[in-house]
Amino acid sequence: MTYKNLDFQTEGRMGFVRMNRPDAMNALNTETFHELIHVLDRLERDDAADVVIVTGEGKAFVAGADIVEMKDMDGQQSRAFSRLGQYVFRRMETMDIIFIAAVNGYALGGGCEFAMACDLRIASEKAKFGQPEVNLGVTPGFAGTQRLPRLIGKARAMELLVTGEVIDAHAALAYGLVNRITEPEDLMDEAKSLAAKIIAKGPVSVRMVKACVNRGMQADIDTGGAFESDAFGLCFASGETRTGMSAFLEKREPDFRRS
Ligand code: CO8
Repeated sequence: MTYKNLDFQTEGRMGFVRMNRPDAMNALNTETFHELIHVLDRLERDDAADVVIVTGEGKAFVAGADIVEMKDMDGQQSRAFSRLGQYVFRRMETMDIIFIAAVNGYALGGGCEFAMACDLRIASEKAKFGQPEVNLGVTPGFAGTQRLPRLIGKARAMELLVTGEVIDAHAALAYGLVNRITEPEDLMDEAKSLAAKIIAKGPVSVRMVKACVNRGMQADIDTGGAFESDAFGLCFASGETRTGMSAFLEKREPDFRRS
C-alpha cells in the first residue's frame, strides 16, 4: 500500500515499511506519523506480520523530524508533536512484532530515535547516526535522551547528545547502537535473512522474549524475573514448547506454524 510519505507491504509473515519522501530526506512530519499509525493499526488488526523491516528511500533512512514543519511551532504545538512521535515509537516497542531497522543512510535526530525504537538495527556502510538537535537549539523530542543512554550507556550517549556529533556505521557498531554492518547492496537481503531466522522460531516465545527484555529493562530484577516466569509458563500453555521440545528429542526441525 502506498501512502504519501511511505510504502507498506507484506510478503509472507514479513512486513516492509519504506520511508519514501526522499526530497526531504524522509523527514518525519505529522502526516507521516499518522500514516505510520495507520500501518501499525493494520499490522495489529490483520495480524499481518511477525517481523517488519523499516528502511528509507534515497540517501537517508530518516534525517530527523521535519524542520520546515517544526520551525514555526509554539510551545504547545511542539510538545504535542513530541508526544505524537513518542506515542508511535513506544507503540512499536511494545507491539507483538519484531521491528528491524535497515539503516540505509542518514539516521539523524528523529531518524536515530526511529531506529532505536526498532528491536534490531542493521546498518549499511553508508549509514550515519546522530542526535544533532543541539545544533538547532532543541533537545531530542521522540525519547532520544531516554533510549540512547539505555542502548549505549550514559557516557557515550551524553557525548553524542551534547555535541550533536554524527558517527558512521563502524562507530555505531563499536558503541552497540547497531547489531551489524553490511555493504549497501546487501542491506535488504541481510535484513530479510535475519527476519526469516526469527520467523522460523516459536512465535509465542519470540513475542515473550521481546516483552521480557523490554519490561525487564524498566524494572528491578525480581519484577523482571517474575514476568519472565509468567512468560515461560505461557509458552508451555500455548503448546509451542511441546512442539519445540518434541522436535528436539525426535532430532528434527520444529514446525511452529502448525502448533
Ligand atoms: N527536515 C526537513 N527537511 C530536511 C531535513 C529535515 N530534518 N533534512 C533534510 N531536509 C531537506 C533539506 O532542507 C533539503 O531540502 P531542499 O532540497 O528543499 O533544500 C533536502 O532535504 C536535501 O537535504 P540537503 O541538501 O541538506 O542534503 P545533504 O546531502 O547536503 O545533507 C543531511 C544531508 C546531512 C541529512 C542534511 O540534510 C541535514 O543535516 N539535515 C538535518 C538533520 C537534522 O538536523 N536532523 C534533526 C532534526 S530535529 C529532530 O529530529 C528532533 C526530533 C524531535 C522533535 C520533536 C519536538 C517537536
